[in-house]
This record gives sequence, C-alpha cells and structure tokens, in this order.
Amino acid sequence: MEGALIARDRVGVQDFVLLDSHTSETAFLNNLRKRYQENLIYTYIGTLLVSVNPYKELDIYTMTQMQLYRGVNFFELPPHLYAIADNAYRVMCSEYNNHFILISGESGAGKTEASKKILQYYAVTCPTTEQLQIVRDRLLLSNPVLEAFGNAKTLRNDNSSRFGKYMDIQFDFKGAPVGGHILSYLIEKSRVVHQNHGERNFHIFYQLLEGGDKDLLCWLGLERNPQKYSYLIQGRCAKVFSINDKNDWKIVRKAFSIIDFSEKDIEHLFGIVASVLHFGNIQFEEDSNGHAIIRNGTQIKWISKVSLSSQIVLSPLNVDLAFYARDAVAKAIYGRTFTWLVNKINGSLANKDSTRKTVIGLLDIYGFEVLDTNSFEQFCINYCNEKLQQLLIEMTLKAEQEEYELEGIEWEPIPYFNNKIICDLVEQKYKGIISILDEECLRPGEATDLSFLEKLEEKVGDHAHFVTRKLADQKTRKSIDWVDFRLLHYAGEVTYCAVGKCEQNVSLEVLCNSKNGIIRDCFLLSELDNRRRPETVATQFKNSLTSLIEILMSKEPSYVRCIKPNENKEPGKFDDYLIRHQVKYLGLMEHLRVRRAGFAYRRKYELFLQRYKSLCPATWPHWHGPAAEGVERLIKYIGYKPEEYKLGRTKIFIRFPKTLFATEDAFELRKHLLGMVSACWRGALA
Ligand code: AOV
Ligand code: MG
Repeated sequence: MEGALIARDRVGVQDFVLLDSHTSETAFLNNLRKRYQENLIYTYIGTLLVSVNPYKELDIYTMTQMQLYRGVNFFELPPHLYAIADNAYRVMCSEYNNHFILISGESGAGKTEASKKILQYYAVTCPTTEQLQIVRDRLLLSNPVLEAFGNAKTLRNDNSSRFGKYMDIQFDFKGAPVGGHILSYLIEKSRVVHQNHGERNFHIFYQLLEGGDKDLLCWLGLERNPQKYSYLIQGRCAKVFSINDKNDWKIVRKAFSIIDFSEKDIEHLFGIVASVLHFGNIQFEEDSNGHAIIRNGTQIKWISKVSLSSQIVLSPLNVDLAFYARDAVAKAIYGRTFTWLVNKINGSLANKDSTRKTVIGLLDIYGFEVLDTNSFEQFCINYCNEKLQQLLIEMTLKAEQEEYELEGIEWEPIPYFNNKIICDLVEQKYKGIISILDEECLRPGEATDLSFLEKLEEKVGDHAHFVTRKLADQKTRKSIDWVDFRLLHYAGEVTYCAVGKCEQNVSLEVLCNSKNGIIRDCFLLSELDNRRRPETVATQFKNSLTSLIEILMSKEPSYVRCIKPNENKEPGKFDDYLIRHQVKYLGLMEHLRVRRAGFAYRRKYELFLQRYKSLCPATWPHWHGPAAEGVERLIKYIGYKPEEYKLGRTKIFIRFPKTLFATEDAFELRKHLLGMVSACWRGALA
C-alpha cells in the first residue's frame, strides 16, 4: 500500500478528476509536471486527453502497445491516444454512429503527430482484407504527400501545418477501414513568395532539389542548390538539422505511386513546382515608357517548357506592379495545385460501394500563432482556432451544464469564459471584421489600409476585444503602430498588420490555356467568362469553417488537448509559465470542475435498456412499461449505488466510468456464456 502511495506521488494521478486536493491550478500543474518528468505525457480529464509534447521519441507507439489498447476499457490502462482512438472506434461499431476526434493546441503542441498516430492505430488494429490493404496504405501515405506540399519549417515548429485538415476515415459494418475523404482549409499561400527570417518555404521545394535525380532536375531546368532561388532564401535557413529532405523525397515519390498518380500527373506536378521557382527568379526592368520588361528570358523559357504555354501575356505594368503580379501568379498556381492534390488523393481514397458506412473524422488544423508580423493568414488561422474553442465550449461546458438543467438534475453552475464574443467580432454579418473587409474589397482603388482601419474603428471600436492605436491607451499599455489593429484572442493578444488586405486580380488567360493538365484543371476557362465578383478569401474561409462546424456537430466528439512545454523545442523542459497560460486559455480547469461535479456517461433510457435488458429477469426479454421505469428496475437489480447515478427526464446519468464498465463487462460475459451454451446445444443436436 505504502509502495503504491509513493509510486503515485512520483508519477501523479492519471486522471485529473482523481486529484486529492481541491482543484487548484497549482495542483493541476504539479500533476502535469510530475508525469511529464516521468515521460508520462498523457493525462485524462474524464474522457478528454491532455497531451504534453515530449520533443523526443518515446517507446509508447509500438505494435505491442497498439495491441495492448485494442478493445480494452478506457480507464483500465494508462492514458493514451490509442485509448481515445479505440474508444471512439468501439462506440462507433456498437452504436453505428459517426465520430470525430478534435485535436487542438497551439503551434508546435503536437497535433499533427497525434493525428498521424491515431491513423496508424486504426491502420494496424482494425480488421482488413487483402483487397483493403491498398486503402489502408493510401490513407497512411496521403500524409507525407500533403505534408510535403502543405507543411513548412516555421519559428514555432520545424514541421508546421500551413493548412487545415479534416479527414474522414470510413468504416464498413465490420469495422474495416474502406475509404476516406479529406477537406483542406486555406493553405498559407503567401509563404510561396515570402518567408520570415528562420522559416522556410513548403518542404516540397527543398525535397525536389535535394532528392530529385539529375535527369529530372535537368529536364526541369533546376539547379540543386536552393540558394539559387529567390523564393527559397528569404528565411536564410534552407538546410534544417531536424529535416532530411532527401529521405522525405523518397517517401513522397513512393507515396505518389501508391496513391495512383500517373507518370503524367507527376510530371505535371513537378513542372509546376519548378515553374514556381523559376517565377521567383524573373526580374523586371523599366523600358523607356516606364513599363516593366523582363530582364532575362531564361526563366520564361523554362516555365514555358515545363508548365505554361509559350505565350506569356504582359499587360503594361510598372515595375512594382509587375513584381506583384509575378508573385500573385506564383501563389495562385501553388494554391490551386494544392487543392488539385487534395482532390486527386480523395479520388484515390473514395469508396464507390454504396453500403452504409460510419466515419471517424480527424481534425488537425494549424494551431494558434503569434508572429512578429501577423498578416491576413495569421488572422484566419487564429480565427479558426477561436471557432474550434467555441465548438469545444458549446459541446462540453455549455451543453453539459444545459443538459443537467434540462434533465432536471440538481446542478451548481460553473462559470467559464465564453469566446463567442470574439467569434462574433470577427464573423458577425454587417458588423464583423470580415464583413467590413469585404465591403472595403468592393471598392478597389478607393479603399486604402487607412480607410479600412477607420471603418473598423467606427464599427467595432468599442468592442472589448478590439484595439487600434487610437484606442490603445484605453485598453492596453503595449504600443501599437498606426497601420495595425489588435485582437484580444482567447489565447492571447495578437497585433495584425492591416496593410494590403485586398489582392488584385491577375491575368488568368495564360493559365487557362496552359499545356500543363493540372494548371488547366485548376484555372478553368469558364472563370474568364464569369467575371462576377467572387467571394473574398475571408468570406470563403468563414463559410468553410461554418460548414466544418456543422459536420462536427453532427458527430460524437472525443477531444485531445495538446500542450507545448517550452518555446525551444527542447525535450524534458517544462516551462511553468508557458504551460500555465495554456491550461488557462484552453479552459482545462473549468473542464475539470464540470467533470468532477458531473457525470461521465449518459444515455437515453430506451438505448440503455435496449442494450442491457438481458441482465435483469424483469426486463428480459421484453419490458412493456415506460423505459425509465425499466432502467430503474434494471439498475436496482444489478446493484447500482445511489451515489453512482442520477435519473433525469429522458436519460440515465452515470457518475463514474467504472460503473458502466462493470455493466458492460457483465453484458459481454453473458453474451459469451450464451454463445457457449448455444454451441454446446448445436454440438449435441448435430
Ligand atoms: P502541431 O501540429 O501541433 O503544430 P506537431 O505535431 O507538428 O505540432 O509537433 C511538432 C514537433 O514536436 C514534431 O515535429 C515532433 O518533433 C515533436 N512531437 C510532437 N508530438 C510528439 C510525440 N508524441 N512524440 C515525439 N515527438 C513529438 V502547427 O501544425 O505548427 O499548429 O501549425
Ligand atoms: Mg500541425
């Protein structure tokens, strides 16, 4: 007994709900720290998993570990991603419903790694057939391809996701993974033409130069040295210690063949990657009329060879605008190629048979980030995180407490910060920042950065979470530039630069007529005929997030909250200040309070009775009265103690998971015994 106490003291408790002391933030942090120092990076709050990035390889992701967690009740083993994954899977199989696993946390906290580990878990532990192996491999290999084109080294993370990703894994009625579908969200296109100091462009550029064979580079007109390309050198860190571009290139090449890309597709794809690099090296000079002319035709020659047609249209632009147009074309090509890539992968993951399938969705988006200069893209990324925080609040803190009230269960409300107010500030119709931005984009030529700021001040100036220079003294002491505005996000303050918010149109004709199949697919000629003003990027993003939230709300959730332990990507370093801040803004304490006071499990009386009625003679095989009464008889018979449950208006609420697990075990045992008896009978009769 003493030994157990000492051990527990050393490694902390595996579920915060079990913390002895009252739920103080310090006790919470102490527990997290103790466990982290013992390499125990996972801890539960009820069924939510908190994960702290170890920044080193741990031997907890082996095949043996996967097998260990397979089919085992949630709390019987140490907390793990596999337990979350397995639990969602088993509920899906037994209740035939859809699930999602939301993985959140700031940049570098470990979301992408977690989502890959969950996918691997399913790939290894779910039943499969020889025929389905290919689906499994494609699901797994879609990751390196999308990461090559969609991830990059940033100051926060050497493999930072620069796009949002939601992936449905589809299962048939036997629980075998039979297909998948990916939705991608706003890739950070500006990175193609500009990188901050210490950051890189998307991995694929470096992979191609480092790993591509000599003939390929020669055909594309590329040199191996990344220093030759102006789109690759702005961050001054083409080589990164933790990244093996050559090796990653091999994986990506292999993935292409498994995902069923044709040689033509691959040729076109690398033609585009190379063209982007050539674009970046185009230089302009002024002719006698003040118009831009291209200084040297080499790049254009290569671009025409590997992707675009030979007719390049140069509208009369001045030199600045010509550079702007060059970058805009490079960004547009890359952005649309990324969308093409996602569609292509979806084609290869699609399951064509029409039998009913259930899904588990994995959501892995770019985490909240604050850079030295925060542009439109950071605004979108942080807004997206704000929306997911809102979803979490809606589905846990708010819904949970409302449900107790609705069901007539006695409940002392637990206060929490609801970030809906910030979501509204960004997205509200007419009054929100996105609406104001849209309005300004409708006045090209007239609108300026300053007029945009003035509009903001006029419409949202009195909002508690909005600050500009004019308003700075009243709300915050930190200085702020006149072209900036600051939002007080749930996760911290971010100052956004208001410069250059509306992208100008670039000539698309060249692209529509391209001889490169991918570019032709991406820039349809019909776009030229239909020059109606398209939705702005911000509005498109807002709409895509709204539909993502709808997709998620219709499924059963599981949550993984990732925490970043320090700013230096250092193993073993637990930065108290940084972690306390995350525990705060992620709302983990509130979550814990609701969990401690609340109920781990609830089910409609009808469903509960349907599943467990065989455990009580009074309800088996049929119960003819109201379901609520049947459940009452049933739980009395199997011996639930009064403190273990409460009966609401339409549902039974069970306080501790172990109570339910005992019931589930009894149910399984009975099924097993019945199976044996019937086998004996069959044997005897044969
Ligand atoms: P993110 O997805 O949350 O950031 P990642 O999942 O890319 O963060 O993790 C960042 C780095 O931390 C990885 O490249 C690994 O080196 C390390 N890491 C994370 N989780 C683990 C783990 N379980 N075991 C070992 N190392 C780990 V961002 O995409 O930037 O928001 O946008
Ligand atoms: Mg990521």
